[in-house]
Amino acid sequence: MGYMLNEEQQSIVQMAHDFCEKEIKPYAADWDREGNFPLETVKKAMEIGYHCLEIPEEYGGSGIDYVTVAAVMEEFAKYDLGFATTLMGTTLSLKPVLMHGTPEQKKMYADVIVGGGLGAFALTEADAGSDAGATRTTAVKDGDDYVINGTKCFITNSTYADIFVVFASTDREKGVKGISAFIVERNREGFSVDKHEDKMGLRSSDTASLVFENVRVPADHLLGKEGEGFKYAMQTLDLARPFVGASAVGVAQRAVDEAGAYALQRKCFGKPIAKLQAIAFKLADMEIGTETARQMIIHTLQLAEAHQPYSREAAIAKCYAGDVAFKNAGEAVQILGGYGYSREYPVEKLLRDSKILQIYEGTNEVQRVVISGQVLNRYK
Ligand code: COS
Repeated sequence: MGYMLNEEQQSIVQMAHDFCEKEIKPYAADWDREGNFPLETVKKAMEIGYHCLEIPEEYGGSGIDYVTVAAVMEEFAKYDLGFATTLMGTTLSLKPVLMHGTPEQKKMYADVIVGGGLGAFALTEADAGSDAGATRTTAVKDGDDYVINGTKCFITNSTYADIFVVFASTDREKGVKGISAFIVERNREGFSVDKHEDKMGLRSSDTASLVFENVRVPADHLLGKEGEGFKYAMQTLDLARPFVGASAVGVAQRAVDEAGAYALQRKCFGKPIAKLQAIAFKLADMEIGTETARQMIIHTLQLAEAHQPYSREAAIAKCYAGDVAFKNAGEAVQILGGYGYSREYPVEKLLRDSKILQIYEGTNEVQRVVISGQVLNRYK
């Protein structure tokens, strides 16, 4: 493993590994086939606190450092990217609260999550995906409340989340500078969950639409300041992308593991196919990509922990790791050949799952927009 972890950090990752071996490995293929959200297993993971590793101890969380959290997410994703996504969906929603919430808001949100609840980050809309600033959901001040109206789509954990961070426009004329962020509890009147997505991969995770029909939240549910929501969303995504990258490394590593083990036992032309340079070099390239992505993620998270700028690095890490995961999964299918294409073997699932890594948390095209923007800024 390419992490430099101390004994305590290693034991946290080992515990996650043991959990995955026992609770995920035997069932992941069934969850995938049936498109089932594994609620009971998610609850077991939440009892241990895998959905809120980053919550500081003062708010009842484990306060674990970012690099260890990444190593844990890599482990979960190795076994099932959908399961890792469920856990990351909650931490994604927590991040803007921990960054910009008042102590009361942090406590309120953390109480729900540490108490065993899931969270969800509601930014995307039908016409506001990559163009997140085109948000149409509105929040209108009415006395001591805000009234929220609109629909969000492709939201992870929608059906099961107890609490949401919702981005809505408080001033449509101001565009991205009119977007604000709100904490919304599930039991608010006028809130409902709509269309459930039937996805090609990531089938154990829950993705659905959210509908807000005159949903009232008290004014103290506004995060930070009115009009700052877009920046908060961007800062949240900056910090979330390395963890998505870590989960991509998990998928990429699993592809190496599956293909490597198969190449040693599968014989062709009188010898294991691992002895054929065409296969051995594929494995080498898969390993190069996986380890390079892992080191990029570690570096990005070390910058974040040190409060250094890391927006460019986060975009590079997410983009590169997502591309490597998809490429490695494809190569693993190729190495396993006909067996790789069969649902009897786990690599076709890796290929279907890994595609999302180039799409969610900002498409890899959006990452390239962020990266090229920073490159060009240097020469202005
Ligand atoms: N951190 C802090 N502020 C940021 C920021 C960041 N990473 N990125 C942008 N901003 C600020 C800008 O500085 C600008 O504010 P000022 O005018 O005060 O400087 C404001 O936000 C608008 O920035 P910009 O003009 O770059 O916004 P665009 O509308 O052009 O959008 C992209 C930029 C495409 C990068 C953005 O919409 C994006 O990331 N989209 C993808 C969204 C996404 O990842 N969705 C995934 C679903 S959520 S899981």
